[in-house]
Amino acid sequence: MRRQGAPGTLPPPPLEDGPVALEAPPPAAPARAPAAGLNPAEREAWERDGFFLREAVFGPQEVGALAAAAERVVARAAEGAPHGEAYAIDGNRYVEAAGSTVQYEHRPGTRTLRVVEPFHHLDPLFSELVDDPRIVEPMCDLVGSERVALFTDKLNLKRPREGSRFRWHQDSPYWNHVCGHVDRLPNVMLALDDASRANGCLRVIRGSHVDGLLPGCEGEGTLGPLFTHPDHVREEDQVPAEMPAGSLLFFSPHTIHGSEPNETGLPRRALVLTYQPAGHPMFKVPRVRDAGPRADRAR
Ligand SMILES: O=C(O)CCC(=O)C(=O)O
Repeated sequence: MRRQGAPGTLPPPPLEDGPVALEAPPPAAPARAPAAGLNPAEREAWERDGFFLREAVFGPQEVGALAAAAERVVARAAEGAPHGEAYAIDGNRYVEAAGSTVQYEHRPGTRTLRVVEPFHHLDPLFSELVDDPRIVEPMCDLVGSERVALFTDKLNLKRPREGSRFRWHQDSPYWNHVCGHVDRLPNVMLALDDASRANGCLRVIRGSHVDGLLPGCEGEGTLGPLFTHPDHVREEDQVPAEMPAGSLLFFSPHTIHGSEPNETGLPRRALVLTYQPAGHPMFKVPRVRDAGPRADRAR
């Protein structure tokens, strides 16, 4: 076997009075292998729910280093922004700078960044992260391929009290027009800060991946079609992905997800990496970025 199985993450308990948080693995579970493909419980959760969590895969020192690298990326993107091409879509401000699309927060006049995509080329630590077996091994299983490549990577910043809401959406409508294998683009979110409901953790709708691409909000501006039509969002099935820093949430490109504003004085920063079968170019960059220790890649 190419990879060893690892102990499982339990599916969340049934809904009672509203959304429930994702469950941590039971304390009695044996220690997780540092890098492993999917175990049977994770496979089952993936197929049934469209997501699963691995808690605290990266340790505090690693997370500290990644968070510092994220701030270096922000500084580089912000430095490049005045020289980049600026534009607005539906009132949202963007700039193409430092080889990335930089999106600003919604508050008029703010200079606070919301998303940087892609970002891994802006710091060597993130280029290494793309090849980290703790991400690549499960991704090989989710993509269904011995070798994978990076499709896209986003640094999502929810700054204290300013980090704004993400409306319910699937990622697949963003990618469908440029990619012929949209069903094979799993995401992983790596939490750089403890994520809670209060600071705007990601929320995922359990089972929403099963019907593939869903209708969007046609007639609501340019971006409307990218947001899932409310008739197809079962909000009662939402699961707030509360997770400690260093955790990994794997979720399908068809899983409906979103998040609420950050109401706290604490940051909620996260990285989202999306993989695909090896040999295909990235989403925003005309370059192949194969991933993993055996990858024959150009950095
Ligand atoms: O970071 C968040 O809260 C939302 C992220 C998201 O929806 C995305 O990256 O597609």
